[in-house]
Amino acid sequence: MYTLYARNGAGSLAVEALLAACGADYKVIVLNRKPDGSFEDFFLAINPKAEVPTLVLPDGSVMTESAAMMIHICEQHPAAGLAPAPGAPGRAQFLRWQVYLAAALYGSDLRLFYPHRYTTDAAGAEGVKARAAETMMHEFAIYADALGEGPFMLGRLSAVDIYAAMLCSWAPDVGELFATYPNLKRMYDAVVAHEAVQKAWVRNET
Ligand SMILES: N[C@@H](CCC(=O)N[C@@H](CS)C(=O)NCC(=O)O)C(=O)O
Repeated sequence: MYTLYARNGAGSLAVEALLAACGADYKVIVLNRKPDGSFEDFFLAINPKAEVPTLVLPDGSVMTESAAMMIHICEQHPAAGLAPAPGAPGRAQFLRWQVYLAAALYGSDLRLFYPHRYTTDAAGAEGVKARAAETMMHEFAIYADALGEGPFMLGRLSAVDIYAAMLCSWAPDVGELFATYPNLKRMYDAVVAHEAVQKAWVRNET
């Protein structure tokens, strides 16, 4: 069984939705912060960066990094068809967008939500945030351009779309994002229409 350490609405959402869509055997442990904002000590022993998602694999080993987890989960559950297999057509684009979402868009989100972590100058946090919002819109523009009519980046639902839908939901103004890029809205709606994905989405709203 997989054990996913999570916080509702955080980056664990995409991994949880993918585990559900793959029909994997998993449990979710929702972490709460202590009053000082830190996580329980037991979690630091599992992931010294104290970040979610953190995934404990069925063999007991620990994985961090959402993009890597999602690639691995797809490989372990090929019958779910949520990624082109290694060597298959579409695999290169699958890897490209999986890493793009993690490195570019997720990175911009972290700067937007935790700007103070990206400057030693307390007065500079607002600037970090403003630039992150601009960068994010540019990154969404690139993604939307590649998506074309969509709704799915690789022509059928894959982990990439699940990851992208989560990142869309974190945009500072989701309404404006979807008005600017209706194809992102089509993609989002198609992802959350998937029954198992929807279940994970709803659980994260509790
Ligand atoms: N590169 C990591 C980033 C994970 C990350 O930064 N997660 C955030 C939540 S979305 C987190 O746990 N931050 C620590 C905190 O909230 O204190 C990944 O892709 O999994």
